[in-house]
Amino acid sequence: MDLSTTIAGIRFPSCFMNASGALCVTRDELLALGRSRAGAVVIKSMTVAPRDGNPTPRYYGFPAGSINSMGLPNLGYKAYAALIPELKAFGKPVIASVAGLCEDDFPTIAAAINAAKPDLIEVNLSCPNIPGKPQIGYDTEASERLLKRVRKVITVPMGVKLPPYFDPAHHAAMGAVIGRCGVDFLNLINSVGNGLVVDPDRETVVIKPKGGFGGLGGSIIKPVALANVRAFWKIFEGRIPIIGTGGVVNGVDAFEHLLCGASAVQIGTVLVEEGIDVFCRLETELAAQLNKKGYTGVADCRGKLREL
Ligand code: RRO
Repeated sequence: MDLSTTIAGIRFPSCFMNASGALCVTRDELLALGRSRAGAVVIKSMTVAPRDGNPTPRYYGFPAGSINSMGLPNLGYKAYAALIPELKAFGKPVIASVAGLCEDDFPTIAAAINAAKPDLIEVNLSCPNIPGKPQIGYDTEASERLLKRVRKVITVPMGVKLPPYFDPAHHAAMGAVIGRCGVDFLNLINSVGNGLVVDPDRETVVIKPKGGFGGLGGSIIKPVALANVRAFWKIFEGRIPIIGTGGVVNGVDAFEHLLCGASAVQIGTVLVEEGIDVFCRLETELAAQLNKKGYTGVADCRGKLREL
């Protein structure tokens, strides 16, 4: 079964990879991803300066998903730029994820990390967890301004990691922005921002930052992720490749993302909960599902979802 895929002209040996943030902050974690079955090494979203992130506890897993308010803990772009040659030596694509604490940070980081030649760059417009900083992806004008600035300095394929949208008007508005900014791929979706998980026994929130509010991931967000993959697949009629992220915990979940139009899938919560061997399980499960359905590979079933 052919589980390889191609995004913006870059070949991935497997369609499964980590979502930025999941086990990809430190050098050791990134090297472990390099050695694993993951189809790419996706680096944690980076800021100008290294950051410790928000106070702990800042991640909580529960049966149906997770909530996090990590607050962009990362080594800073200079450390990741220096690591990229070592990561590329594993022979699979390296995706750098650019974030920032203000608009001007993005082009600064994008230019420097682009010079280190990752295979692709993802621009994160959707971190929900910096106290006092709204998600850029919910502001179409700020998103367009920022994407036009980073596009000028990025020479490798450039993608955008978007927050979930919940109304077709918002899909259309962001679709129009994406169409004007030279975006090569989309990553849909980031966590569902500012959820609240309650522990009824302790009568408390479960994470410390922001009074317990945080980004939701895992099974509970799958229908939201699938809807966003499908909506943008339709808007661009399949012309902009999509990485589907959100709610993939087994091979059938991945199959659903592919049917909706994803070319690859990323995993966050299940990677954190199960560890790096999860890639092997997911490959086996997706191969079985594709085989059962008579598909020859990932490319074959992309976008094939039927409407009633
Ligand atoms: O670090 C985080 O708190 C974080 C980021 Br940058 C993001 O994009 N998505 C998320 O769920 N957490």
